[in-house]
Amino acid sequence: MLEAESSASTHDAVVVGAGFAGLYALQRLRNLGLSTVVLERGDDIGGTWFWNRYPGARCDVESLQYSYSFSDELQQEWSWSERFASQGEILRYINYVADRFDLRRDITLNTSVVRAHYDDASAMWDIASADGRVYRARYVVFATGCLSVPVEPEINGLDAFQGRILRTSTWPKEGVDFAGKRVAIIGTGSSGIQCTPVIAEQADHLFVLQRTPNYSVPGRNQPMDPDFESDWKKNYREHRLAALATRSNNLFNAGTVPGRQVSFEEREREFERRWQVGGLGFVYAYPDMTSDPEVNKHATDFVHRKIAEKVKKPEVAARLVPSEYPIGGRRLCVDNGYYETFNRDNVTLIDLRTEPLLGMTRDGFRTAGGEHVIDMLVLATGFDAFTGALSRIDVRGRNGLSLNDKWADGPDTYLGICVSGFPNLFMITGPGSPSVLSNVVLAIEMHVNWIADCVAHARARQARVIEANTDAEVEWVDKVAALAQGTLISKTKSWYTGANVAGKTSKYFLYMGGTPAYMRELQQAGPDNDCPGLSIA
Ligand code: N01
Repeated sequence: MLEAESSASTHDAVVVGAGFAGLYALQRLRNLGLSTVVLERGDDIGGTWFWNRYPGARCDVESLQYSYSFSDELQQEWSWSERFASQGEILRYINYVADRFDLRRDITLNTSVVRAHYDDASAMWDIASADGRVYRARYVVFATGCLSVPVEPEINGLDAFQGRILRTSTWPKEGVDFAGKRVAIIGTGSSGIQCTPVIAEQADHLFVLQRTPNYSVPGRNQPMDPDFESDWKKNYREHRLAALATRSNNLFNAGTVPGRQVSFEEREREFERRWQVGGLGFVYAYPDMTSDPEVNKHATDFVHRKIAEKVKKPEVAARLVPSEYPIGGRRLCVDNGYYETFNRDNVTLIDLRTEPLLGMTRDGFRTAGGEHVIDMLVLATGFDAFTGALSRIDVRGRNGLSLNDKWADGPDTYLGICVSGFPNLFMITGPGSPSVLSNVVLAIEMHVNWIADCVAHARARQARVIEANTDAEVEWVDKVAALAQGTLISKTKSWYTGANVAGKTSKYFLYMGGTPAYMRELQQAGPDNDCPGLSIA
């Protein structure tokens, strides 16, 4: 038990995090009649969309799909202004949802959870914040996000740099004026690729420091077509059901005929068509895009050619072409004018593989090629994904077992939601679930609904404890690892496999069986079947 327990506020459930996941968890648990409090470290709600407010931040899932489905009234009354919503619009939407469902009264901001200890005797969790407040609750739900803890890169002399250091993951609310400034950006993942064109338009000069090139497809964002929106809204339920039937819970108009079965010319036409449509649908052209080497190579070559066409200087284009891995191994990026940015006179691409970064100096940065003076450094260097947030909280289950110890060899979970030895603890989009491989908002809803149904089931039996069985957990971990075996994702170094964080690697951060199979798993494991993988007592 925690020392300040006598002054603890007691609730049925504590939810950690007030992003998409935490808000919906509050809505569902409250509707079950549970007194619930959400603890949020930020000074406002929104999670990812609160923190990542860098210029150009935009969702790469279409806005009509990247939104809650739990309320048809909400779906009908909210209007998205663009095909792909900007960070600002998504944050407004999240705030609208919080007001509409009167969620704010149960959200406590500026509260960074540092400890969560399970008390065997009372079957309650004691949860403490950094400033010493303590909360007691039967259930703790971690809605802490898959990409919420930034990785601080190891760069020599970072402290010596006298200019301004900005991080895409914690961008200042008041914005940044780049006019007249010399700027460098480190990181060419989705975040870097999105903000590079916008910073380049404003800055005096922009250096893009690239270690590994990424594949990016054009977003072709556009204002929302009112006819498209109203048609979509007339059939929202059907669209949602159709999305659930796809692997990624997202309607990309995925091809069903294997690319291997069609001619090279036909594939070329289909790639071109999808390239013109824009967005992530490019990698869904054929079901064997990432599994058949010939089809994958064709798609990879296609994007290489596109980069070469867009970037006028062949030597710059050559540096932007990914050569270490094929398309689909890492998360595909979606851009708005990224490659074209390198045709600007005020942009310099520095390839860190041939010109290593030696470190920061007082006035800029030094590479093997020399020193460059800058006013600002932007870090778009990624996240400690999946386990980063939980590993920074002292979570202890039965008999004081530490979650970090339990996960020393990888994050064993049951369904990516529960952990044996940690009763009444739930994670939303936790490791071992499809999470970022699907439309995350809908993946969140799926988890919250399952958790709420299990809690209701336990309460109906007047049970105090819900806990994953060890056998069920072992079986799940094996299943997730087997599904990952041999996939391009598991063979490629990226944050998907933990390779971007020193000492971290795992084959089972992600369930790769696709949404329909995962939904079947949840159904079989849920209250309709008496929760066979859980002990409810
Ligand atoms: O992070 P990343 P991100 N020196 O890990 C580089 C989601 N997201 O924030 O590849 C030099 O992809 C690193 O280089 P390398 C989306 O799921 C979505 O951009 O390790 N470079 C890499 O280039 C996405 O996939 C949206 O060699 C260093 C970059 O930093 C995920 O978030 C928008 C370095 C990190 O790229 C993460 O994207 C934004 C060093 N020391 C994000 N350390 C949308 O919805 C790291 N790097 C559109």
